[in-house]
Amino acid sequence: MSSATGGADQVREYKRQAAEFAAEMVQDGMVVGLGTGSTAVFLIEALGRRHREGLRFLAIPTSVATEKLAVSLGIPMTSFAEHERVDLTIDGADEIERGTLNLIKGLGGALLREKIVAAASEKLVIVADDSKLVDHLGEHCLLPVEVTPFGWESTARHLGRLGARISPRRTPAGQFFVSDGGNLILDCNFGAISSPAETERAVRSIVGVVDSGLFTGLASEAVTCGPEGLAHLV
Ligand code: ABF
Repeated sequence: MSSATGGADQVREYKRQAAEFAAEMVQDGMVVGLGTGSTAVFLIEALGRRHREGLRFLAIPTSVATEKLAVSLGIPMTSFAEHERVDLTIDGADEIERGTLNLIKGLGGALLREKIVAAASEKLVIVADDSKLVDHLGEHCLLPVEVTPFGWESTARHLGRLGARISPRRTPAGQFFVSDGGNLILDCNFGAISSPAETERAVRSIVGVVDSGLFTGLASEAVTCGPEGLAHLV
């Protein structure tokens, strides 16, 4: 049974448990990448508590929203100006491919910063409720692709030639959604993605694409939680 069958409160509880388990992986002196999204909120709150209890670490946030929350909890921030590498990043995901831990991320719109932080990390641990586990990425989820505002229509046509149906993401008010980096997001329906690394390469090779929400070979561990309890996938 997947947690998709549980109520919203139950799913929130699974997210909380996964995030709090992963928060214990943070050790004294680490530089920590802080993820974005509703699961990451539980992580940041847990790390805020650990910080108040005396754990010393510095954080690099993956979004403006995460930075605001972390600062409000007193978590000390740092940046890539001071640190070349991140010891551990803990972040959410929209889909996690069983076995490979390849991911789709970015339905929340923070994919570029998330990927920069993930790529600079010794270890990327994904936290999620177990409904995010899938056999094939893209089966149930659109692939977000961040593109420059200039020429986005042309970029979208090129993406369409890779076989995707494209819709520019909009706000509830009908305006274009603008990412923290000032770019647009094209939500791409590829259907089930049989070769994520190949699709990632093809998408990123298009001029105008800033990056895609496909994260291949980056996550080393995932902590999921569902009706059967916590699972630590390595
Ligand atoms: C971010 O938050 C994203 O990359 C992903 O879109 C989302 C995960 O969602 P949630 O934790 O809210 O389910 O990490």
